[in-house]
Amino acid sequence: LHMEIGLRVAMERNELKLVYQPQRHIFSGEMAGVEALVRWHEPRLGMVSPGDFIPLAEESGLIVLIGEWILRQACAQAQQWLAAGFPTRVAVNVSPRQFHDGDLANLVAAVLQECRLPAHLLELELTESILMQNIEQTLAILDRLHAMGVKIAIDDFGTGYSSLSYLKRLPIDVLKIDQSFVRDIADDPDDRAIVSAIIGLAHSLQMDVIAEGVETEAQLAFLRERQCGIMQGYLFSRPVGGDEVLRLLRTQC
Ligand code: G
Ligand code: G
Ligand code: MN
Ligand code: NA
Repeated sequence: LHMEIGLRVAMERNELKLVYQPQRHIFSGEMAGVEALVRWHEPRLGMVSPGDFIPLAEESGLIVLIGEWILRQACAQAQQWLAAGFPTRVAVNVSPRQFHDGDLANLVAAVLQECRLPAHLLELELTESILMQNIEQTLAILDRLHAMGVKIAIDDFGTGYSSLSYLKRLPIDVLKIDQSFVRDIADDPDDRAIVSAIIGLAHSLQMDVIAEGVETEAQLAFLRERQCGIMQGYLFSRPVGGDEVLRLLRTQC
């Protein structure tokens, strides 16, 4: 309960901030986009992990408000990169309640307009469990977002229960391979088979595929061999501030 109250004031006191983890095209080496990740710097507790406070915010419903702040902040930042001459796609994580209880499509439309951000520079990361809940409503929301031009990614792909028929029915642009499968691809035959299968699935459904949690050259070599398009992980970059992203964009050209 203490943390829940703390979270409410955290927003007012500007204790939340976003960091951005760059994603890289494996073949060209260019930055493909970034994933926005929220951080909470609590004055007494120090850094509180989103792994701890997001589930709490989700339970209390506060996630709808926090999620709105995160979306607005990420889009405003992407507009700054764009204005600096670097159109860079920002991926925002969406939680189940934000998707099913909030009015996500209208919120996204309003925020894009407010920030004057072209829709294709926003990607929403949804988990399989979000997609499998209330499929008709999910389809309606995704169709609206997709019609606007917003990109849709499935986060932690392979860890949930999405059915392949839904994957075909829903307007999905990107599969993000969960880092638990990527971790041991250098030597675990099962993980190599799973990752290869996900890459193949994405290719045949004309989706982009992003490998998460890439930390070593050996993992990268395998992904390159299997034609995985994009990687994200400490090997390329940790999550960094918005200004640091701009610096990286400047040095790559
Ligand atoms: O950044 P980190 O690895 O500490 O994130 C831990 C967990 O918190 C991950 O599951 C991540 O998806 C989630 N998370 C981080 N930032 C956000 C956010 O802005 N919104 C939501 N809904 N989840 C987030
Ligand atoms: O659930 P989601 O995929 O949104 O969570 C992403 C989380 O993974 C972030 O909290 C981020 O800090 C973390 N992360 C990003 N790259 C790496 C990596 O290379 N290794 C590990 N162990 N974690 C990573
Ligand atoms: Mn994510
Ligand atoms: Na993930």
